[in-house]
Amino acid sequence: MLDKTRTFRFDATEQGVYARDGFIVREDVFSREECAAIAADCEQLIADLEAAQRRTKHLVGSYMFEALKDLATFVKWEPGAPDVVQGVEPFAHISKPLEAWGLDRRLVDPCKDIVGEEDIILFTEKLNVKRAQHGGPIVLHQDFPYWEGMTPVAHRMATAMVFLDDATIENGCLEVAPGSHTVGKHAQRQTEGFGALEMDTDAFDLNRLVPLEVPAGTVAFFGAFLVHRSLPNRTDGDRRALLYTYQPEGHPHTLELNRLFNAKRAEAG
Ligand SMILES: O=C(O)CCC(=O)C(=O)O
Repeated sequence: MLDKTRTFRFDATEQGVYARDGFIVREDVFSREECAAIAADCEQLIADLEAAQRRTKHLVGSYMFEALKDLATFVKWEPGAPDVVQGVEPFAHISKPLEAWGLDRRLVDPCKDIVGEEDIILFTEKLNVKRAQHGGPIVLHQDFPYWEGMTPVAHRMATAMVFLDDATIENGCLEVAPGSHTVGKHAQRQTEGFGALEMDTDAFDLNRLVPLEVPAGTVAFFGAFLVHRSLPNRTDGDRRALLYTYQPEGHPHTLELNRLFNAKRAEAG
């Protein structure tokens, strides 16, 4: 049971570590029982989306996207195994329980310190399921380039990544580059379209990456400039995680931004 008077804000030590490294890892934020309950909510959402009418799947950069316009969400599929779901974004509007977890103070309080505001709201939510033996990589990137064309507050975003399963090198845990958040945008791939938002792996020292091998129930908090990636899942178990991203109040959620984008495109014919 949550103590309603307790704060989950960063303490002074964490503030210092965050400024230096660009991320904070807290273990035991959620209990095993809570992780199992959240994972069940995730699996319900995935089952509902797998049962929906299939639309065309498009290879975009290193990913395969399917736009479910009627549900206002995107399902990502594994490019190397296109019948295996990779993830969903956004999802709070189609899963009440997962929306509720995103409002939990254990996630929201620390993100206030990253955003630098008392009043923060969700910007987007992503579920990554990295299925057993099939879950592929999430390529080296910073989040900022994906968001800078959508919103003027892209640089202030804070993400709380909730690990629902034990994360190991073998199952494709998150890898982060401490201190990589201090120099703005790193070199991106020289290519056309969405793939150009990914990082140029030849221009970045991959030895800077540190694997976050953490137990289920851990949360990693980071901002929009942290360099990160994850490798494929080579184990017989899933490596599932939820990423809730928060922004200052008063700015639209991706749902609204996507709606406006689609309306403009329809108007332009
Ligand atoms: O789930 C992961 O391992 C990586 C998450 C991430 O960085 C992303 O989905 O953009």
